Amino acid sequence: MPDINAASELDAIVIGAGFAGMYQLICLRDRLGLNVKVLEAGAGVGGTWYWNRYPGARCDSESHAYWYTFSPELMKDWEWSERYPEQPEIMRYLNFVADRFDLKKDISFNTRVASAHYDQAANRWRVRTENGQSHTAKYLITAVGCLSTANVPKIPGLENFAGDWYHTGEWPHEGVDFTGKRVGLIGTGSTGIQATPVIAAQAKHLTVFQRTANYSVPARNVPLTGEFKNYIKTHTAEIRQATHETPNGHTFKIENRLAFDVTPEERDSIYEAAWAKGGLQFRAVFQDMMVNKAANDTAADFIKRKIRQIVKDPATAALLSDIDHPYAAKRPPIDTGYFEAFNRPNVSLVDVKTNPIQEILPGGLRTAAASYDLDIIVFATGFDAMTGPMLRMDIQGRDGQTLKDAWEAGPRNYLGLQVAGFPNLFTITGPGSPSVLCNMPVAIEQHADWISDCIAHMRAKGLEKIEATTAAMDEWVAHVNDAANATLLPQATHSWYLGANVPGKPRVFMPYAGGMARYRDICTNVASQGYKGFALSP
Ligand code: N01
Repeated sequence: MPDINAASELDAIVIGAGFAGMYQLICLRDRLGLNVKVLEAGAGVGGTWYWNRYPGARCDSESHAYWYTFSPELMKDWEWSERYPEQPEIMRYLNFVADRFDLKKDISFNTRVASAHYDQAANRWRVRTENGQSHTAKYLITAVGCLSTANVPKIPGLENFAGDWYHTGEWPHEGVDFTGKRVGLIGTGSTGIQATPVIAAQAKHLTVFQRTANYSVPARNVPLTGEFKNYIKTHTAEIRQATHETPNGHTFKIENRLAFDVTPEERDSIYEAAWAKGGLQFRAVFQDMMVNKAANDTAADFIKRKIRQIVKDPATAALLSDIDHPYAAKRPPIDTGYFEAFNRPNVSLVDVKTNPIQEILPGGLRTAAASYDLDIIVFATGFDAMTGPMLRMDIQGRDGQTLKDAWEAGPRNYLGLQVAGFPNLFTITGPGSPSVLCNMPVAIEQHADWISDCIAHMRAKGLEKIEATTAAMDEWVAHVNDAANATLLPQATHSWYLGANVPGKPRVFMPYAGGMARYRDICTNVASQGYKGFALSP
């Protein structure tokens, strides 16, 4: 049996074995016949889902849209059990796919990439891993995910904490027993909002430390009926088509009506129906919700009212509903009993905006106003998103230029796919692409297909090298900024979309907000015009 860890000369190296890396391997190895190796830091496939095993971890996309759609047979042979798949079920799915396509034999697990340097003379990428492997390949494809570098805030005293602490994105595989424990949870993004009710049900006491209050809409998770499962199996093409046509890669459509086309009473009943239905499509009920602040205010006010109705303690309700940004300008969470959890006698909310956390103590933590005794601290504090996973590797392109330098003032690339000065390096769901503003598997399949078509084109034409031009990159960066500024998204000034959650990170709106369907067309047109904006050479 060949040694998967031996130094090797390959056609392509893929970094990461989550949704993206697995599908890229299928495209390049099975469709193009390339010699490919995937390097993966985890001990198994799964990427984001391999690491994010925190209590309550469940996908916010509906299961029938959150999977690969490249193979109708695969869609027919897998059956989801619930409206939203839970983390263990997604892991089962990804392992099912990996086994079906025999992917694991080409994945080197427990292998974190340390550096990737472009050798100009040889037109090869030389990749070194932390466990001492070295590989060389013509093409390097990063499939490192957008949310895979945990952000643990640097709070003084953490090293002295006598209890246990965890970041949700690096959760222990054996789980955490909260029974009888006083737990502090920091962070009220999608993760904290999912974890709160589950931890509350087990812990002796849960204190949620909230810096920025957040909207959330009920998920309304349910088991899938036999009828719906059958619908999925008999409508695979329609489901795939729907995810390709919507701006965000989900199957639900954004309504054509405007918020002020209807009376206030009609608007309220539209919101009530969307609240009762649950899920991310709450933001799809009016076409102008993400572009017109007054329209957005109607949704924001509705949700704030709901929070005040659900949460019985008026002071807690006031803190939870004191939200300072437009609805969905930060990634909108959906929940199962989040606001209701604050009605439990063992859950309390602490405002750390007015009184920031100052220090972790051996027995808990302290803000300017009070101290809290804790046995366990859970950091649901998010990620150094999008650029973090790329920049923690030492990537060097032409003339020894580092990606860190190239992105010093924020990420710059062309189509979110290539950076000028880094030939033959492709970045799946990189900044500058719809990525996190889209249902991820849809964005991933589009990128992996485009990259593999591009490599097939190069091979057919005898081309060895592709590199984004600086002019195309500059134009794309300007377009990405214009697309964001046409929406309300940049108004959430503390969002991770802007890098604002990581101290010192440049404030640049990173994902492409022009919509997935439009982006797909742009990429297709670029390819059909002979890869316009890229320099290709023999
Ligand atoms: O992280 P976040 P997340 N002191 O960055 C707070 C995806 N996801 O892990 O807003 C106190 O959104 C921070 O406060 P503020 C999804 O795309 C998907 O929740 O910076 N608080 C915020 O409240 C999501 O958007 C799913 O003021 C501090 C929280 O921590 C993305 O992952 C499920 C702090 C971080 O929120 C990230 O979500 C979950 C400090 N020093 C997540 N530092 C599914 O679809 C940070 N915070 C399943």
